[in-house]
Amino acid sequence: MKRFLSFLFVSCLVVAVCVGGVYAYDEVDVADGGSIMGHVIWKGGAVPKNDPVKVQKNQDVCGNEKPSEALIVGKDGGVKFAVGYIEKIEKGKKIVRGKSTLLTQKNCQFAPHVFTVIKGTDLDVLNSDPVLHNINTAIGGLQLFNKGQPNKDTTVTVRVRKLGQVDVTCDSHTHMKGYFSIFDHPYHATTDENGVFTIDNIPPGKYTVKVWHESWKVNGKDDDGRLIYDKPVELSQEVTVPAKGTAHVNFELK
Ligand SMILES: [Cu+2]
Repeated sequence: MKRFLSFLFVSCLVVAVCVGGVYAYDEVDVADGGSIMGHVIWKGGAVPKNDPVKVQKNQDVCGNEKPSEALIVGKDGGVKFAVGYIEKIEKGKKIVRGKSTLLTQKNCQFAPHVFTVIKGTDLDVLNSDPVLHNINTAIGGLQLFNKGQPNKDTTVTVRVRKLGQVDVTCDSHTHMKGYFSIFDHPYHATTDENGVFTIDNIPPGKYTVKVWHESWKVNGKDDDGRLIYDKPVELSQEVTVPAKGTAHVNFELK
């Protein structure tokens, strides 16, 4: 029994280290902090046009279809709604606590379509529509939380307690889709309409910068009529952040 218990203890330790990683983020005063300016650029030739997504319910409020948000390429090829982040940064600027992130359900779409949050902070989900929405969230198919929102202009607040890449759906409307990434540090951002993300006040040094994009390739539909996309695109680069300077880094989607 004793041997079994010690085996159990060691197993749990191994699992904790492998799954959780050995690092934890340390909040410090950053001296001579530098920045990363990332540019996510479409390099896949003619930009594929995704069909609008059909609305299957509440068309009087939502309309009959919504433009696809899966691949938004601006002028000069910048890709909106990609997430840029530093991987496994061990220490850096302090996390701003007590500040929540707003996710709206407006005109039957999640807005913003893609965003980032910090573990332990709050997400305020607002329904601005006169129809029932719900926010159903999952990391790798495992449900994170699921909240119904029957009433217009009401907000549900949820504390984000896990790390990972989250899929957001509404059970009521199969066309609604959103994403957010949860980090345990403050070094992440979503690209704007020019495909640019900026991360600042980073301790000078070498880092791995990653970019996540949801993917634009539709592989079919599930039984409820929801579009099934290819697996997300993930890109990675080594970057050296100079003291008080900016490291520029380009990521190409194709
Ligand atoms: Cu909905």
